[in-house]
Amino acid sequence: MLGAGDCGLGIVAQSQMDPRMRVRPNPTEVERAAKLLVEAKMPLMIVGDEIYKTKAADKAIQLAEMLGMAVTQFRQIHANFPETHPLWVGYVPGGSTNALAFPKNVDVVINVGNKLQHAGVNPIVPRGPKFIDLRIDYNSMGNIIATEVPLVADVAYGLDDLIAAIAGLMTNDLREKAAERSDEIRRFSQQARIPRAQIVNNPEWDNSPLIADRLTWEVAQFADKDAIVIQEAGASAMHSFDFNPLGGRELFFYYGGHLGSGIGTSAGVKLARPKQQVICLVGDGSFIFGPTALWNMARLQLPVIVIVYNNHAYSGPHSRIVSNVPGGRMVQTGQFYTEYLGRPDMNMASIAKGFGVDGEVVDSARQLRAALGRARAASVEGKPYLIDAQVARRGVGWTDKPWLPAVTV
Ligand SMILES: Cc1ncc(C[n+]2csc(CCOP(=O)(O)OP(=O)(O)O)c2C)c(N)n1
Ligand SMILES: [Mg+2]
Repeated sequence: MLGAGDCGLGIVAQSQMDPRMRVRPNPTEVERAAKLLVEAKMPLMIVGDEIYKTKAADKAIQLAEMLGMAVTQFRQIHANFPETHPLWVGYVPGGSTNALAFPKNVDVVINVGNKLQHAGVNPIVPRGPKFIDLRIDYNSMGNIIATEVPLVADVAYGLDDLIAAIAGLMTNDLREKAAERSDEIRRFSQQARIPRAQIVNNPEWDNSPLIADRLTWEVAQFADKDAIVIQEAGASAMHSFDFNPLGGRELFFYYGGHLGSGIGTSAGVKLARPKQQVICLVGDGSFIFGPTALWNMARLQLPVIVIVYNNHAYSGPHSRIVSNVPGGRMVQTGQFYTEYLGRPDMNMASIAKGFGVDGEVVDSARQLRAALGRARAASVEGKPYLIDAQVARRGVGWTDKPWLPAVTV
């Protein structure tokens, strides 16, 4: 039996639980990578979470700017490159870099610290372009993507060495080519921003219930310049936050896709970063998978602002079912008995109150703005706040009176 004197409690420094590896890449491989990059006609950089962990975003920017290189990111937890940078061409929208609208004629790809976790049969970096893989996670290298240059390294050190090697190879001619490429990429990224800015002209902009894009936009207008956004808001597109790892807004995306993580993650992030505003964006379906940490927020006085995108549905799975089985019985009969969560309705503000967290239901942009004001006031008092925002359902095959099988007990 243990006695009272046999136990101790200690706090271990974070640096000892998440140590930097401080591995430098092989210099011969660095030279090969540098040569490939300076000779490339259209190089592309994929960024990833090892940049966030090593705080190396400034070095990634430097490398991209030296070469006039387009930058993208495959699915990760964090946003590892400033989204407003002219060389940023957006996130990979499909399972491979081929899905990018621009650039199309890529001949060299460099990965800097992205896990590149495959969820389909096609390699994320297709066969064809030469591939340089810079990361510490050597286990994931060279097993799916054909790899020309493996650079096993702490990415901050790897970027330092690569930048130095490229600086030694740059000529006036190469600098001129890099500048021309930068202009071409900038033209694309500027064009791509135009439709994004027109989002406010959507004819449904002022609708009640809100369209998800309006809700996201309003929260983005409201968020602090260095807010941390926890994103578990299902099918809603993330936009308008302009994430920036260099002291701007930060993202924690639910990378694993396991629902119910958002509220707990937010509580943990707020404990770790008490000085930054923490906003949790969560779908109604996701929220009910794991609201428990609301209680911890109430108990520990963690001023997190939770926004529930309440479309009264598992909208994503519903649309996938209908599109994967368009001739199925539900479509044939018009009787959709899955994915509707609105009958009986769930009031997320009432659920929050049950955990000791104040909140309210909003239906319109006007109500939302007032509610965000109250959320900010709650934060000032050190209290969490939840907004249950009524959001329109998207996609086909919805009916507000979905069919339920007759069950009597
Ligand atoms: C633990 C777990 N169970 C089930 C799923 C499958 N799943 C993926 S999305 C989803 C519905 C999410 O609903 P909501 O958060 O309301 O977002 P919406 O699709 O309505 O935008 C479900 C059930 C999952 N990802 N994780
Ligand atoms: Mg939903």
